[in-house]
Amino acid sequence: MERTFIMIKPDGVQRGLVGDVIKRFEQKGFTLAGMKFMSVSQELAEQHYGVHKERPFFGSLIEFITSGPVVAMVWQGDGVVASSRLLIGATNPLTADPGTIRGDYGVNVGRNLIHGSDAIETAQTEIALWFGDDLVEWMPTVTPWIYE
Ligand code: D4T
Repeated sequence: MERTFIMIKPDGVQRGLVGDVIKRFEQKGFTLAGMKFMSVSQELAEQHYGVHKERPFFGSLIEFITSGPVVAMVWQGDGVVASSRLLIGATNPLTADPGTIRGDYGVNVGRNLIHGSDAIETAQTEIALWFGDDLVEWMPTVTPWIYE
């Protein structure tokens, strides 16, 4: 089944939004396959955001992501990559729709609370980077009530 990498960034952790974010993914019907509360090393942050290396915000982004603990997660389910991006909302919280995580809780692009993989291949790369093979294989008993 499809999987995506989700990270609650340091601002989401500091603001006590971990429970709300997890609740939204659970209530949607997605299944948790991995989760860890962790500090992010400079090296991991630079690898994760390597695609933005030449962007002017790269330095402040790395400083932010390494500034406090994050919650790294893998969620799975049908269409979870694209659907998670909808739950999360636009990159800039000011223009993110109300009802999305960024739309409900954020005002600044440099404090946008949560990361979600932007494509299936990116998700695979990010899951390998953050979790390796350390994922839990399981099937919730409610699965037949979520999928026909
Ligand atoms: P992430 O990767 O964190 O899920 O965000 P998005 O996928 O929605 O957006 P992105 O890759 O374009 O940006 C990565 C990260 O950089 C921060 N950022 C972005 C920033 O601080 N200033 C900026 O001008 C932009 C465009 C926010 C998210």
